Order: sequence, then structure tokens, then C-alpha cells
Amino acid sequence: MRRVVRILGVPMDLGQGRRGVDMGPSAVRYAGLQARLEGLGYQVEDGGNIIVPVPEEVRAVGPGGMRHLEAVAEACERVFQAVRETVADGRFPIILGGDHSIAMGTIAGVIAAAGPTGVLWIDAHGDFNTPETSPSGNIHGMPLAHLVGRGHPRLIQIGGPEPKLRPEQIVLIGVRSLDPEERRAMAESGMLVFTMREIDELGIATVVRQALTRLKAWPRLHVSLDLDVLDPQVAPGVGTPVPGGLTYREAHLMMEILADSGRVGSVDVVEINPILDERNRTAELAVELLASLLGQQIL
Ligand code: Z70
Ligand code: MN
Ligand code: MN
Ligand code: MN
Repeated sequence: MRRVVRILGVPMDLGQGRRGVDMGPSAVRYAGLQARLEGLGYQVEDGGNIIVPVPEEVRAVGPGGMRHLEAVAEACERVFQAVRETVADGRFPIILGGDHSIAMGTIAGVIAAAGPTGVLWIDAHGDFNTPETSPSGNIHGMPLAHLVGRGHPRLIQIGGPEPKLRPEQIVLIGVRSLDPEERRAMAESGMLVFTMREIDELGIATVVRQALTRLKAWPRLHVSLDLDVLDPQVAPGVGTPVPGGLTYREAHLMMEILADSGRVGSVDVVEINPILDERNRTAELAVELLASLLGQQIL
């Protein structure tokens, strides 16, 4: 499936407390994403960045202690429009975050243009808090809950009133950090969750193949890749590092198997924090992983 790729940057750091993930799009571009994909034979367009306010210009706390609720919602609506148009134009969108709250816009946009889509949420975290269960008020810990229709109406309704996803169309991979009530909600949700334990016991290849099988009813897949799924030793430049993550090799193999499926139609790359990075190596790793996801092979 030869495709035209369109890169969209979302310099969003309103969904969490720490500064720096707003620089993710610059860091990944600087690491040579466009040239790398052109080297694989793709035509690559850069759609520029979505406008996101800086935290200094917006009110810090919204209703229920949700940090920057209205500004996050408005930015996600712009993301929704841009991603919907990208998919409607027949482009393969690569959306560069920014924090993970942007996925409420990206996934709504993909579904609005392409119809039902399976989602692979690749993350150390569950991102399944609601405003009620969140210990932090950080919206980047809540996008998956809102995508299935749980949480604040302002966020549930990004890109239309109805819930965007059903639990059966979501698989999580790499989870190792859940808050107590988030954990309970996740266990009861009906989503398939591969924690680090399953990856250690089964191996990443089996996990990814089982994920693809679980999502067999959805010929089109969206990958939402939070770089904190990787071990901090290989990806130090992330907003919330959690020990015990994927190795460099596991992450590459995962992307290669997903590429082989021929079903991936869009991808988010989120939570890169260049301030915490070491000479841009996390952004460079993101470029490597995107190249593998888009078909780069060793031989
Ligand atoms: C915690 C919270 C989180 C990153 C999601 C952490 C959330 N569960 N952190 N993605 N990087 O505040 O909700
Ligand atoms: Mn257009
Ligand atoms: Mn996340
Ligand atoms: Mn995370």
C-alpha cells in the first residue's frame, strides 16, 4: 500500500504539569523524519503545526480541577479537523505531539473520515482516568476514558457527540503504571490489555500478533504511540518515565510486525520531552520506530 504521508505537529503541553513536550514536533522534525520517510519511497507533505496556546496565556484549572480543560478541548477540535481532512485527502497522517491528550482529536478525526478503526494504545500508562478518578487533574491521563465516552462532556464531545470507540476495538500494550481507580475501571472495561507481564511471559511478537487478531474486525488500525512505553534507558526524553519498559529491540519488532499487517492507516507519536532528553536521542528513536512502522526492513 504506497501512500502519501502528511506530518502534523501538535505542540501541546496543556494536558500535563511539566513543561517541554510542546517541543516534541520540532525535535522529531530535527531528527530527520521527512528525509527518512522519503528514503523509504514515500511522498511526504508537512502540514505544519496546529495552533495550541501556551500555558501562560490560559487559565490554569478548569472545573473539577481539570488543568486547562477548555484550551485542551479547543486545540483537540483543531486537531480533529486537520486529521479528518488529512485522511479524507487520502494521506497517511503522522501526528507529532505534544502530550497524549491530542489523541482525543486524532482518533476522532480518523474515524470521522475513515469509519470504524481499531486502536493500538502503546503506553506505560492506561490514560483511563476520568476527572473523578484522576489524582493529578492532568488531561493526558484521561484521553482513552473520554474516547469510550467516560468523563467530562466537553472532552467526550470532541468531533461529535457520540463516543468514538467501543472497548472491544482497543488494545493496550506495555502498561505498567495505573492509578488505583483507573486500574479497577480498566479491569472492568472490556479492553484487551497486555501489561509488561504479558510481554515478558509471551514475548512481544506473540503479544502483537494476538492484538492484531483481537482487532480482526477492524481492517484499518490507528497506532497511538506514547514514547514512555520504552524503557527510560533507551528513551529518557519523555514527560513521565516509568522503569521496566520495552527494549529498543522489542519496540522495533512491534513496529515491524504492525507494518507487515498492512492495516495501519495513521499514527500518533506523543510525550517526547526534549528538555529531559539526551542530545535528541528519544526523538531519533521515534524516527526509527516510525520508519519501521512504515515498512523499513533490515534486509
Ligand atoms: C497518571 C495521571 C500519564 C503520561 C499519562 C499519569 C498519567 N496516571 N502520564 N501519560 N505520560 O496523572 O493520570
Ligand atoms: Mn485538503
Ligand atoms: Mn499516554
Ligand atoms: Mn504514558
